[in-house]
Amino acid sequence: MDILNKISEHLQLGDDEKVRIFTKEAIKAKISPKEILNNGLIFGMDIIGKKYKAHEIFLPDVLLAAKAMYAGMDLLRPMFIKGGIPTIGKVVIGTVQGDLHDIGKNLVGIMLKGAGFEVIDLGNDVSPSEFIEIAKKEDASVIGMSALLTTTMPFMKIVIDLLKEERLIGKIKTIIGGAPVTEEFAREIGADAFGYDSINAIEKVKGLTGMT
Ligand code: B1M
Repeated sequence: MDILNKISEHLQLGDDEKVRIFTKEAIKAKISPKEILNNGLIFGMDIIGKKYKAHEIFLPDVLLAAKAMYAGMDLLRPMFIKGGIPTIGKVVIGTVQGDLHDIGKNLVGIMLKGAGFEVIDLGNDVSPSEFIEIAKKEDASVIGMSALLTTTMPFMKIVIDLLKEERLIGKIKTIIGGAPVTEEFAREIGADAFGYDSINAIEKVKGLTGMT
């Protein structure tokens, strides 16, 4: 079994220690961080999602897998964030109200920092007013929202409606993402951009801030 398979397998078993060991091994073998992330960690987490949906595994298994995912991500983080890069814009990000899924949002945050943006991460379960207040206070040019539940996606629209009410549309741009979120939904609610994964999100934020 190759190293990336081992990472995926042990992530699915929720064995954070083994994920840490094999991620270190993959880094040492000069496999790119992007490949370790996509073909090891995210690949394993996708299988967890499918098994959970099929009721083959249960919530505690998903929690353990998430912990193992973070064990690997922690080792990759410094490789995505290179120090000393001047910031090229300020982005406030968070997972919307009622939603505790933060792995994808954290990946987007790591990549944004790596691309040179200053990131203010509000964490998960972020209320619409908190997004607006902090973005105003920090003079951020972009608000990034993540949602993993169909039931929490409507909070993204509330944030955009509040921006409209406060006449901040255009001054503060919005990007949304997360597994159930689509380009069409983004258009429907008036978001400025949709990111289908963390790499794509960075391209879109660069576009929103005039960096491309
Ligand atoms: Co939950 N969960 N979960 N879960 N969970 C899903 C989302 C689900 C699809 C599983 C399933 O049924 N197959 C399902 C949602 C169904 C739906 O709404 N239609 C679900 C459910 C039902 C639930 C609970 C309700 C279960 C329960 O309690 N009965 C509960 C809800 C809790 C809450 O939030 N209030 C719950 C809880 C949990 C855990 C806490 C156990 C854990 C989260 C741990 C954590 O995040 N710290 C968890 C997990 C891990 C998952 C799955 C298995 C994996 C999510 C993940 O981290 N993926 C997930 C199944 C799935 O998505 N296939 C599932 C890896 C991550 C890298 O991908 O987040 O999609 P993702 O991010 C991607 C892109 O989407 C994009 O870039 C990332 C990198 O490529 N992206 C952005 C994300 N945010 C972006 C923002 C952007 C741009 C791009 O711009 C700002």
